[in-house]
Amino acid sequence: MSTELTHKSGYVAIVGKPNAGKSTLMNQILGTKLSIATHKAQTTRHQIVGIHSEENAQVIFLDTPGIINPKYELQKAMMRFVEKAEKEADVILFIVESDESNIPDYAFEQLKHLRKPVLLVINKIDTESQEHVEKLKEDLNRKFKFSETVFVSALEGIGIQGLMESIINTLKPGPPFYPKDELSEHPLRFFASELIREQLFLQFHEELPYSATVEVIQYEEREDLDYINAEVIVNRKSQKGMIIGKGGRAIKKLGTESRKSIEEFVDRKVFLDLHVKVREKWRENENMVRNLGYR
Ligand SMILES: Nc1nc2c(ncn2[C@@H]2O[C@H](COP(=O)(O)OP(=O)(O)OP(=O)(O)O)[C@@H](O)[C@H]2O)c(=O)[nH]1
Ligand SMILES: [Mg+2]
Repeated sequence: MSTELTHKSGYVAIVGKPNAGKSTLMNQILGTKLSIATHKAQTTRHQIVGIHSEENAQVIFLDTPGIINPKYELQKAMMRFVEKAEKEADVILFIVESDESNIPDYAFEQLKHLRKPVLLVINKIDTESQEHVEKLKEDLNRKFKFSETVFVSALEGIGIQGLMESIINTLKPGPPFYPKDELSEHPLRFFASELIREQLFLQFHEELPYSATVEVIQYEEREDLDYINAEVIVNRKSQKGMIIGKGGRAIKKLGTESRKSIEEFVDRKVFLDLHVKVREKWRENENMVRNLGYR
């Protein structure tokens, strides 16, 4: 058989509760930090597309926000991303932490409605005994008919190759959808705003990172460097003050660390022009949520 006939391709949605390790898993598979990942829950807000290509297969991953019970407009928009990803996908990876004990029933209900192959991925096996994760596998397989169960540590890269084999086995024959050297369909400005948002999560406490968003006003690939003009948008004046900090120290650090991580991502010099703006209640306001790119 020629390789064209045996080439496989398809969309794989990565879903699960906040902090399960969805973004870390996708980054590990792609070998690059495409999706920001932090120790805080609800880091991912958009659907992040990552493309993994091999000679005979192309797998397009959809990293999604964690499944939650939505309260705000932003969270409702986040859940629509999860539903959309599940609908678009050919295969679903349902990822759980190895110490998970409380998966809400509505998550299983949602999976049942989809009638698609769902692989159970038990993550963070570096933190639990084998006995414990085997028991979790049994418990979860009683609740839903998973097509397979795979154990991984996304952080340490354990079990990733086996997972890829399972995924590719589940996919149907098909041509590649993207050029084989492409990693994502998002423009650079999107990654820039995400990397700044990651620094917000790392440098500010409590609700501040959750009530902020980042908009890249201008992204210019100049000859000598990438010029980026970006705005951090917050709900209240007091939050603006916190982001700027005493004598501008906080925003300076935010800018420097963001610039470094963008430089690492694009692998060239970056000039980052960073400002803060107040837009009252952007998070609760559905129009604003849409304007900022959430549907
Ligand atoms: N020990 C250990 N930690 C992990 C593993 N995978 C992910 N983590 C950590 O778990 C935390 C959450 O990881 P993320 O990848 O951001 O999780 P997520 O599911 O994308 O989270 P949201 O986007 O907030 O829904 C981070 O601190 C990761 O470093 C793993 O295999 N082992
Ligand atoms: Mg994530």
